[in-house]
Amino acid sequence: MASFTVAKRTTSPHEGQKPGTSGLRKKVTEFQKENYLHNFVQATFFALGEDKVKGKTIVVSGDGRYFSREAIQIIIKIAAANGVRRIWIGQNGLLSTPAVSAIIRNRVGQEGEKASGAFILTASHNPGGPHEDFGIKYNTENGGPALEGLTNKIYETTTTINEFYTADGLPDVDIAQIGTSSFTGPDGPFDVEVFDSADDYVKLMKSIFDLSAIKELLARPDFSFCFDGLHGVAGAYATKLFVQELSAKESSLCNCIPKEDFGGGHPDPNLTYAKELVLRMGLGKTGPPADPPEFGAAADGDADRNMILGKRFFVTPSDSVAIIAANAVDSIPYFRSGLKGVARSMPTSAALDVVANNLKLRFFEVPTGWKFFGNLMDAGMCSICGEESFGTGSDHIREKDGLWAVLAWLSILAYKNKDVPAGGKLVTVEDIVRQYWATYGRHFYTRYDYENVDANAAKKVMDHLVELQSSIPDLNKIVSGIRSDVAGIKEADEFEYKDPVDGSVASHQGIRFLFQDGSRLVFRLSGTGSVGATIRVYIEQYIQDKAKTGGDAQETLEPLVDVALKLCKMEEFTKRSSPTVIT
Ligand code: VG1
Ligand code: CO
Repeated sequence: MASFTVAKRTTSPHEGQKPGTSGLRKKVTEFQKENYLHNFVQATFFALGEDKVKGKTIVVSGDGRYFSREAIQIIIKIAAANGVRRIWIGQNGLLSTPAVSAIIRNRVGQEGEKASGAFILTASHNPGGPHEDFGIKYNTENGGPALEGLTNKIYETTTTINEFYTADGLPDVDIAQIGTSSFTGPDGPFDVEVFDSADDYVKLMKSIFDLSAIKELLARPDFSFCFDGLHGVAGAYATKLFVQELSAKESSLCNCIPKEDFGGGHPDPNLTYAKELVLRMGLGKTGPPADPPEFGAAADGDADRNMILGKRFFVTPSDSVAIIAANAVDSIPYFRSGLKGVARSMPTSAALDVVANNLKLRFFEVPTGWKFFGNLMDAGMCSICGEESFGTGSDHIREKDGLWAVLAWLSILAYKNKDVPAGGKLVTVEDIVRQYWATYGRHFYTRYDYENVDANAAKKVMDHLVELQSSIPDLNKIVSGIRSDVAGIKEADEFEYKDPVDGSVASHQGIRFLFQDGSRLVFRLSGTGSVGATIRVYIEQYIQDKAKTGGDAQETLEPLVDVALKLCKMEEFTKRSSPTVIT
């Protein structure tokens, strides 16, 4: 058995290692700088403290993007030298973000051990490859992303770090082969265990959903299904779950072989980047296929996001979480005894609020980023939550979960069609959404992203908006000067959140303008980009009049969009006449 010694290496701090909305994301070339990754990993171990490191089991894996394989070997050696007892790795270093969360919470090793945390190697929906993005984040015992107390501590440590530990004599571990490699170090045994990427996750899904009901739905001659993995890690799960468990045709999967560079694309499940799926579902601008499938879905690079489509029909993520919440108790066995509460991120539309109000459920509005849902779920206050950014999930884990959302929608479809005989009129995705709008009203919603804007220009936009908030009457004069056909603003502020569980306060979480008629404009800077700044503009209008809920979103929202862009002087400050992406 190979043995290793612990070597102390000197290093010096790298700037800018502050984790953003979900971990540290930078260009691969940045991560390749001498000791860049080493510093961050060692800083995490320092910040965690020996109690949470020595003798512990830690998961290391990710979406398989370029640089993951090197990163895994580096982390194994630093972990061994810091006294970690065991590393768990998905085969080929592949584990989706939700699967990591599930493994931390549920997997029990051969000696009864459980994982105390994980390094997740992903930059999520950002592109991958030698000139694209890499990312790393740490998740803690509850399976969720580290909270700000810890990420701030990690960051502070990176600013002064001058040494790290690494295991000398420890060979690279073969992560392609399932099995355990054992070593000895000064603290005793050290193991690296490689296991199947999908087993734990598939087991969890089986315990949540009625897979036989979904299987029956997929077998209906009048139903058809397709899933696009966008070359991300979702592919490692899709074949097992959809083909092996649910007997979907293999041809219903596309881009389901994980690639280091995601085939050169953005692994981001939205109408802009999931081009192939959009076309297949009849939503493309050119040449719609004769008969698109009834249901289509996609996930992002690390499989925590999802997009749900019906035949020629797009479901907004804000509607999706509201519809799942409205139907969960009837359709999904896991929720049969009722929902403990629901939550959404601030910029997500208020569709979920209306459902919560109607079903008398506890409701929470948190800042952007999944970590804010964790405390609520740990305290038993929230069962289902979602973000407008194509993130949906529940308290089965502490991350958003792309494939869970797909199964949730298939469950709802199965339930709605359980009494529809073959040859009867299938209840479609579109029917479900339109029915929902008729019952609860519709929240028209769109988001404009301005990517890679000059950081100073972005700051000017934000400063200007905050300044405007100082007088509502003056603000309303400007707004009515831009458009006379929008309601007046009744309130404007910067969103601040006090966590009801631990009392911690997060301020400056987005600039809000709330209108008399329930419409909203929200502006915030992204915390996941790797270069420059990204400005996100969120635009929402609530319409209850049944005659109007079927309208076109961009058309309906045009006046508000106009107000939003002129109010923030987008073009003047950033020189951008149009957004990079509209979702
Ligand atoms: C974005 C989304 C946010 C999401 C985050 C991580 O953050 O807006 O809702 O939680 O990405 O998702 P930001 O700060 O760029 O707006 V993922 O799938 O990139 O881990
Ligand atoms: Co993601």
